[in-house]
Amino acid sequence: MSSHADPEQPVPEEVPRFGPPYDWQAIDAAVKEWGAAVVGGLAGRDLCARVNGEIDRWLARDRDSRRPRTGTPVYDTFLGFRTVRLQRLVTRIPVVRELVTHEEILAWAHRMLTPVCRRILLSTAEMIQIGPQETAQFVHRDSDAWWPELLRQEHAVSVTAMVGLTPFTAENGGTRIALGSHRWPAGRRPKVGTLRQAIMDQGDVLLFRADVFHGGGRNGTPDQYRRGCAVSYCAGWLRPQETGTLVAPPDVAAGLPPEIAELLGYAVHDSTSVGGGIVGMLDNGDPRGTFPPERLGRRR
Ligand SMILES: O=C(O)CCC(=O)C(=O)O
Ligand SMILES: [Fe+2]
Repeated sequence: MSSHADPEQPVPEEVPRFGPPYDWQAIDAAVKEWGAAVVGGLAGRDLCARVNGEIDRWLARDRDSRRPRTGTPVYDTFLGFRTVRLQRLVTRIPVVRELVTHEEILAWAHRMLTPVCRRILLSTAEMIQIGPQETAQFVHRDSDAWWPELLRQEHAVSVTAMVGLTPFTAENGGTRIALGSHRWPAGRRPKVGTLRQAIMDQGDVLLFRADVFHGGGRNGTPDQYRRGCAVSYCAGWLRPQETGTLVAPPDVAAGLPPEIAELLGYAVHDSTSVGGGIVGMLDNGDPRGTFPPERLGRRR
């Protein structure tokens, strides 16, 4: 633990911010120290506009796939009643694959996670659109989705790239972060007034560790929608938040680019080289054994 674990240590006034040309060493160091950083222009407006176009078309057609329906009231509240969330993006919104395999985002996720694994998985790719008059989401650690406190250690087991598909402002619900909170002792909670908001333009990306306290902000506007795409990765031995092998069942996955299929779970996690074992198998072998041979090579 560095000196910043000291509760009295002042946190930066803003989420650390970087612009092009990207100094990835400095960005990695900021995420290590503070748990989060904004990388201006990383996804770019062009790609975000294309993602928005496909999402708009989907939402216009589909009125059912977007509301919280976990069956657990506290979790539905967490997901938000004025917030539209859309999952299964890799198959529903194909252009999102360009975010999921974005060279610099994916390389960052690898650098963050490979100290604790040999392969990474997509944990979820989710569109989160915070609507007018939504209340602030309660501040949480994404890693608590698996089991509170169990997964906190020096290296994160999951990280997220929150892509700004619209601007993120103080008024429309920009993500709030408790900088440095991934290094806090168990039981410490953020104090009122200490959260810092990620202010972003369309195309900027907020990178953060799953073990830093954060939450969607309050949208106090009468008419603005704050739309982001949360692309989360996790260690390849950890159960992803979204079930990738159902997002793309074998007959669909067989036609996907191999890198995407692997990120969805169609590859074993082999830690035998470090004295571990193998998980993610089928019939004690490669899960791609489920791919129908006639579909192999037909890319969608
Ligand atoms: O929408 C946001 O800004 C954050 C959402 C979030 O943290 C979550 O749903 O886990
Ligand atoms: Fe979260």
